[in-house]
Amino acid sequence: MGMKARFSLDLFCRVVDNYGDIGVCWRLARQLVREHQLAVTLWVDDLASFQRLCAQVDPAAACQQIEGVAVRHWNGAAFAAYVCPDVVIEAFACDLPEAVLAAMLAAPRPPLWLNLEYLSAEAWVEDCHALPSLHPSGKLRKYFFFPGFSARTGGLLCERSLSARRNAFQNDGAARADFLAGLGIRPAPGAHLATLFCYPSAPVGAMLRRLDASATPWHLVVPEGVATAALADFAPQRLAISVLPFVAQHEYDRLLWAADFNFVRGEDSFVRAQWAARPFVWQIYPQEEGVHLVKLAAFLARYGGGSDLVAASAFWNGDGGDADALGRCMHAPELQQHAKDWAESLAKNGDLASNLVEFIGKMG
Ligand code: TRH
Repeated sequence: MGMKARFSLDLFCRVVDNYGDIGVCWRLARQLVREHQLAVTLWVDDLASFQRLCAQVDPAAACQQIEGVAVRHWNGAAFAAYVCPDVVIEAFACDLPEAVLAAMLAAPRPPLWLNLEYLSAEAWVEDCHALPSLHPSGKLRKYFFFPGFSARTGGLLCERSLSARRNAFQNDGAARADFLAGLGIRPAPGAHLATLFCYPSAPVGAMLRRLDASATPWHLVVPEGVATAALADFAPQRLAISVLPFVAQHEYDRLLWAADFNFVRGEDSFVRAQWAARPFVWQIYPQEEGVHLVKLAAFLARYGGGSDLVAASAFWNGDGGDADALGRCMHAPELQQHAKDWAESLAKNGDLASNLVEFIGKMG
């Protein structure tokens, strides 16, 4: 970096399943280094999953430096001589290693301890954001930091230059065509582009049939390993389909920017689709007893977009709704404008990394 770090921060990430946990943590870690000059160590328990989002990761290295972030493999031995940083962030209640907690308790000046929560659009998030909870020892507090969709939450991850880079890309047809061609995607003239990132339960077959029958020609881009069975069962007449290897996070962004419509899932791709300022349908990570459907409804209530989007989202998430509504959403010009307006209004809440650094500054 060449510049003295403002303070040191360790971010702990356990990969539960999929890519969202490491996806969010990697994005946050890079941004804290690049935009806020912090000395960041990212502890990850699953370097192989991490490597899919970032090809530079060496899955066998205990310690490596990537884009200014010290990436360390989370294993017991590494914590024997743990030196406390100024700030510890536990991502998604991942449970800090015992030895780390012991070092924090023994430190003369314990680090500021935060839990980064999962994203939800529910109203209660505003009341819980930034609240502390006392550790049973009575010596440490842990603060809950909630991402969210309003100014009373921590906001969303968004790099400082994102909207300028996105606008430049979206206004430059040649850059878009070059980028797509680099991935082997050459949409036919006039074809609309969609990306598909979903869980295996999504009703992909019904969506493929609608796109295939659409008067507008469509080109669908699917990351390898997603919707494999549905694609194998489908013989398209008009619809073009490109299956791609998983691309790096920054390329995935551009893919979302390049598309007319995106299917996204989980947390990080869901947020990136919003910053893409293009219409999307979200498949939320399924939870026990339909808890996720409450979160889906809370998001749609904030987002708006109309009754077709509600029905399409219900359909895509296996909760009724209908496939025709999904087909209409994919062809609705008003949703294109809506997506732009939404991205612009979200940007007013500030970004999560800046909000986090501001909070740390206030507490420290
Ligand atoms: O992989 P996910 O389903 O992750 C989920 C959610 O985060 C969920 O909330 C969490 O509880 C669960 O994991 C354990 O979807 P998500 O959140 O979109 O993360 C995918 C990441 O992969 C995101 O950072 C974008 C990135 N990605 C690429 O970098 N390249 C690609 O080609 C694709 C398709 C995704």
